[in-house]
Amino acid sequence: MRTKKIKKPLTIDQKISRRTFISFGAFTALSAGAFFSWRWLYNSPKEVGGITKGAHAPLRRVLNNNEQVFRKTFSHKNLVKTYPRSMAAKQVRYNSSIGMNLKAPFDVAAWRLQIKKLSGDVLTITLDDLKALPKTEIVFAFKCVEGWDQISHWGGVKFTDVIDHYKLHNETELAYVGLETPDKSYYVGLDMPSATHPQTLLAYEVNGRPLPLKHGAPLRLIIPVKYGIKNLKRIGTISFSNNRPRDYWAERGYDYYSGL
Ligand SMILES: Nc1nc2c(c(=O)[nH]1)N[C@H]1C(S)=C(S)[C@@H](COP(=O)(O)O)O[C@H]1N2
Ligand SMILES: [Mo]
Repeated sequence: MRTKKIKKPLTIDQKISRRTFISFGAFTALSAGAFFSWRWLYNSPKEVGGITKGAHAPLRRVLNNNEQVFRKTFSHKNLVKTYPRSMAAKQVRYNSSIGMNLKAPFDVAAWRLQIKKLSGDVLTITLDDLKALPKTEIVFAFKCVEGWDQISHWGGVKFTDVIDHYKLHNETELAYVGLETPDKSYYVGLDMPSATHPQTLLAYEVNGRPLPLKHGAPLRLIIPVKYGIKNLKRIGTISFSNNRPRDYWAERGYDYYSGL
């Protein structure tokens, strides 16, 4: 007599070993996937030109694509949120001092701002020249990429007022602005729309008082549409270009755009 074959239900042990087998297979497949993705990235072409040369191109591509998205929505009509002065910190946070040796004396009176024009001429501007222009104040939440933010109160001259006063309109037709400390060891590059945003200041005051050295005396950049890294302290020179100017933190892997 022929018996019909009945499928025996799996015992608990069999079930466990089957699951272990599946898990192991999945683990191996995922590991291989991770390894090959990593190897693809590791062997991927590197950027050749520009200030981020040497960085893996696919990684920079993500940042550059993000920048394109941000730039499409960027408008001079979109203002960063501002606060009443009473909310501004009395003890303003200090972050870092690359390009401004705080142990060495610094002669603020001898300081001059140099603006490099397209003609090759260099404007040499004193702090009093800048103070003679309309003063603008802003209270906003300053944000550092290291994870802190603080509402602070700054005063100075709008970058666009400097542009108008010194007739730098040919210069602002270009794509970028570069700023450097007098010793050239800290430097940032800014896209022109952000530099000419109405809240961008060349600041000489904090909390209504002249800037202390550690906050960038006599003149620093305050650019609320960017993270702290772009807010260069102790400005020495300003220049204009169509190529991305060198940028201290972008050279070290941070996003060139660093917008908020
Ligand atoms: N010259 C110079 N400017 C600089 C820096 C710096 O190290 N050197 N640090 C930047 C960073 S990372 C931040 S968060 C802000 C901090 O400004 P604060 O020290 O006045 O808070 O300055 C920016 N500007
Ligand atoms: Mo920062």
